Amino acid sequence: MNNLSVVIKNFCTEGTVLTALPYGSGHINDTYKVETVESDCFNYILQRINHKIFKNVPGLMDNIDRVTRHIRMKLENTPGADPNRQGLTLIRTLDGKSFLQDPEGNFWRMYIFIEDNRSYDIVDTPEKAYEGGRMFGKFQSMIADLPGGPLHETIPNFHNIDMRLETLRQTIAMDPVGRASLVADEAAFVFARAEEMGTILHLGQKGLIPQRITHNDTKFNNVLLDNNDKGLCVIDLDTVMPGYVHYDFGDSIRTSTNTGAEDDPDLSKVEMDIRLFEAYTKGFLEETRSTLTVLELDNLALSGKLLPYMIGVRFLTDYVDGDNYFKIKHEHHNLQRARAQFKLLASQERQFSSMQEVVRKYL
Ligand code: ADP
Ligand code: GN1
Ligand code: MG
Repeated sequence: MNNLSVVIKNFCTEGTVLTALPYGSGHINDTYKVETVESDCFNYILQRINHKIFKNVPGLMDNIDRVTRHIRMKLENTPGADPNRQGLTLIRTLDGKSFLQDPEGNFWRMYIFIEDNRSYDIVDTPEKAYEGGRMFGKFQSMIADLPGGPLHETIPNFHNIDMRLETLRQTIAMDPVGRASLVADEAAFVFARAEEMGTILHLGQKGLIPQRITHNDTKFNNVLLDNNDKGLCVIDLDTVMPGYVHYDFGDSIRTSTNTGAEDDPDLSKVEMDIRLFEAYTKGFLEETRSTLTVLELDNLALSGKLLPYMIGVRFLTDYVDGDNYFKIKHEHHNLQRARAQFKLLASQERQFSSMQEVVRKYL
């Protein structure tokens, strides 16, 4: 708390700080909830940004500053909207910046804490899935007209599946920690699907589907719902940058339709629930359908498979590499995560024609 309180003193907070405790279940940043004594003062979210992963933090924070201001402007012009709850609000440092760099080289940022929210790692009802779809769809349409030129690419080639596969290949070949022999089955599963999973990237590279501003990390716990489980606010804006609509739709499908956990050790629990797929798709398309091209829509169901595949590839790569990227809770956590993603994909493969029918139903 001592170091944290020094950090906190550099931000323009109101009220007396009571506690600053680790918060949330993100895999990348260090997040703390800062509570203040006074009931009429905000609480805050303080984050140490992972600068090993995000190499250009000033660029990343410039993106977030632009995006949050743009959304705030839209909310301020929407009757009945609450900009402090429906959008993220950055707290400036004493010298007016959107982030702080401390003497050790760590980067910190602060947001208003959005009270009375619910965030879900597993989605258990179509109503919640629908709300998530609506929220991420709306997020995309709200930032579509962001002025001021392209956003910084905060992680280059983030969703480039060809590059992700090449990294997996190289990591297995180098086998830095002697785990390659443990992943032969998973690697065979991955490489057997490489061609199909390149479809969306290759359409994009040929200019056949448009680049949009996308969130790129639309994991379901990156949307906050309110106490009535109605959509409240899209959070975790570190990867908002140019991308294809499929990356946002697909990552939400990965996380909102799985009947098990992202890292479920019991693979019998991991299945795609087509009712959740339908509800998410309905919500997402209500907000985006009129702006999407035929080719984008034709490949939406495929993107539902692409993201479990891609994130599974990244978990597997990190496992073979010795766990340098994702936070882990135990020795084989990344392998367990990869297996759960591939089990989800296998379940989707069995239901793929139903997924395609659902997308057609909401066109
Ligand atoms: P990570 O990139 O590590 O996932 P997030 O930005 O998603 O970091 O934050 C981690 C968790 O903190 C979220 O899942 C959410 O529960 C919580 N959180 C983040 N920002 C806010 C906020 N402004 N208000 C309330 N909770 C928040
Ligand atoms: C990370 O930051 P978080 O926990 O929301 C990761 C995503 C993965 C996800 C898997 C910047 O998301 O790409 O899909 O873990 N974020 C980054 O749970 O790599
Ligand atoms: Mg997150």
